[in-house]
Amino acid sequence: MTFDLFDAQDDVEPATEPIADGAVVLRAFARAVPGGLLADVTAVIAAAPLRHLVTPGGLRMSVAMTNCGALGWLSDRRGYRYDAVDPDRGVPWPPMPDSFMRLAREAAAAAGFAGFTPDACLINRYVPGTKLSLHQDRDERDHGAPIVSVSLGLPAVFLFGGLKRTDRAQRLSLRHGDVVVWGGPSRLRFHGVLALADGEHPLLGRQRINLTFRRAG
Ligand code: MD6
Ligand code: FE
Repeated sequence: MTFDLFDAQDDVEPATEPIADGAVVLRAFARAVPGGLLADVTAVIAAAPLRHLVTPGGLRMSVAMTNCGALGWLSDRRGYRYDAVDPDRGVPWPPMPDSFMRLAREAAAAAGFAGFTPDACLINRYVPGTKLSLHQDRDERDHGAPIVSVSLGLPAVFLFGGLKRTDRAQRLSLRHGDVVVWGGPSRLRFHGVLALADGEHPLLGRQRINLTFRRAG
């Protein structure tokens, strides 16, 4: 399977939309980065297959996940954490492809976070009906670095809340190639994804793939 990010929806213009202090949506940003991103996603997933992790409470997550980079995010009955080793395979996560690293660094810089060097990339796959409940990203050692989140495939409604779970959340539609960057005073905002609507994406079919880059260690 090969992909070309430039094939679809070429009507979308790059644009920067601030959504909160320290948080921005870079519309269509991933389309401007040349070379191999989707082929690299396919290769990482082939090396470290997607799987449905179990929460500490014992529920199987509907989002399928894998990782690349020095550290990978994990959930199991013991809790949430980062680990250098993929527990399903007993070996380190695949290295972060250059195309991923370049995209993450350029997006962070465009959002005002120059010098971002992620050591972890979580890959999430949603099929129609899959959702991600409101949560904070707080398992990283240092919250000084931002998070860069790349949306590919079917569009999704992203919930972007406040620092308390009960704060009112904005609803943002994220489409193929959109990148969300947040850090600074927004780093610990609650967020989630509504159940994915059915559809067929010209490049990715009936799914949404999200790449979330962090500085975890
Ligand atoms: C998703 N994203 O968009 C899930 N976390 O599929 C996240 O949980 C997320 O997009 C932190 C920062 C950006 C995100
Ligand atoms: Fe998150």
